[in-house]
Amino acid sequence: MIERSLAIIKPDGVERSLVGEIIKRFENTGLKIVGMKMVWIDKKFAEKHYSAHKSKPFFSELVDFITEGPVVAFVVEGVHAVDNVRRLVGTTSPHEAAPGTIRGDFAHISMAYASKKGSGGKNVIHASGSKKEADYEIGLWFAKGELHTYNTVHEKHVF
Ligand code: FUP
Repeated sequence: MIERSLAIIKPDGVERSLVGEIIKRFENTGLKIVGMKMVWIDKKFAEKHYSAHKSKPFFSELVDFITEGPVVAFVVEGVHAVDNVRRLVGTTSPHEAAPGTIRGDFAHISMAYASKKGSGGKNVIHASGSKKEADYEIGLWFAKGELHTYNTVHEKHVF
């Protein structure tokens, strides 16, 4: 039941100085951060990350957006981490994301609007969509030695 999931604060989240605000929400739930880094990825790496979307009409906009500035990638660990992270993050399109979620609280645009502007959807954060996706993405973004095993002081209460 203990899983790991990957989250990435996208260039819009970093440039809007939302890093601390977002990380806090993960820490508040008791999910444990086991790896974290700031990287400015290139297009080749972005294409690997979004390889499942290669045939989509918005693929090039997606790649352009995620490479337009540095991102903060982090791996969290916890019970049902993949689903829990998706709940924290909210649905893909900010205009449908519920208030209280990261996308619902920090953005409001729709994918249709982003497309009209010729941009990838600026939805602040990425989160792995399934356990399989999480395994692939964690392996792509982090070397084994960059992921850590340690105890948090409140583990007694949240695990
Ligand atoms: P998510 O798993 O919530 O990130 O959503 P998807 O895997 O369905 O989509 C991947 C990314 O494509 C999302 F961040 C949003 C983006 N996207 C666009 O930029 N334009 C679109 O028309 C649809 C999706």
